[in-house]
Amino acid sequence: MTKCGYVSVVGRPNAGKSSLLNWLVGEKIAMVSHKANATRKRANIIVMHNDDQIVFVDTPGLHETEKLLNQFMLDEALKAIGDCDLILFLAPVTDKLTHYENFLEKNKKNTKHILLLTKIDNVTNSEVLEKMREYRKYSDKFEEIIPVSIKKQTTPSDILKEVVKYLPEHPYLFDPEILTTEHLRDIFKEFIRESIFENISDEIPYETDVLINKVEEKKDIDVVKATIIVQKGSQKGMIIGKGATAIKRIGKDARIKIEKLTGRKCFLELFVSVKKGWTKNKQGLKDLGYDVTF
Ligand SMILES: Nc1nc2c(ncn2[C@@H]2O[C@H](COP(=O)(O)OP(=O)(O)O)[C@@H](O)[C@H]2O)c(=O)[nH]1
Ligand SMILES: [Mg+2]
Repeated sequence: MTKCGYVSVVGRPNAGKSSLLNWLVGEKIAMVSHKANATRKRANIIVMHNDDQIVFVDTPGLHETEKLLNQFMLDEALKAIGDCDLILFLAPVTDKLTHYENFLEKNKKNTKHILLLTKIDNVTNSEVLEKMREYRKYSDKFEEIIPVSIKKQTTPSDILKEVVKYLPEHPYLFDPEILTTEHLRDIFKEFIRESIFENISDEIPYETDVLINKVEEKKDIDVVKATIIVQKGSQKGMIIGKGATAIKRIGKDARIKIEKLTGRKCFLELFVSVKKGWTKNKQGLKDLGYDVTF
């Protein structure tokens, strides 16, 4: 009998959740940003380890918030915590223990979890050991604590073999050939959003989203048409930039990511449209795929 189950990947914004999942699956699927709160929805990323199947769930970061879009994001993370076989809690090694303590409070069902100390390439070995000692006072709460860096050392199988130990015996939930249940157009959307986070400063990326209007597979090229949605008229100019330099850069960066994933040429055409205050009301959010149910 094979093992198979859902593993939610949670932690504060910027803990390294999406990066870890791309690294574990060996393909860039989830968007990553040095800016916090880039990931907005749950996404399944499927990794095979020998004959076992792990369905990882990438989540938005756990954070306190007033804004409606962020409340949607937090709700997504809480749903993932409440509904899985195992949790990977990611704590950057330089963090205080408060984020972990907050998570323990939110893990109402006491779902088993592995604590991953991330970004250990940023500190010395003795600092890693010191942090592991600090967490020891919670050793009755977590199954294991594993230090990781996706930049050096650690191989994915070190983590995968620990994860499968805690999964139930179960037939595969998905075709073992697929890497994600996300539709290609949703991955493209995330790549464009990532490029906006990379190229546009300040708050604008947080009030921006992307609609994929059309994906057309032609013989030698994919044609993708997408609209960048902003919430104020003034933001439109910032996205386009002087002489359209900003939008050209966003388009080029996103196109390169799309081509790398598909292995095909892509023609990406971007438009910009204003949807006044879309992050601030439920209908505006719903229209962009963030269905607020609370
Ligand atoms: N130095 C270092 N940086 C990392 C590591 N993992 C992720 N990062 C960086 O941390 C930032 C946040 O990553 P991301 O995956 O978007 O975090 P998320 O918000 O938890 O999904 C990005 O700039 C990553 O490049 C790591 O192992 N070492
Ligand atoms: Mg993320």
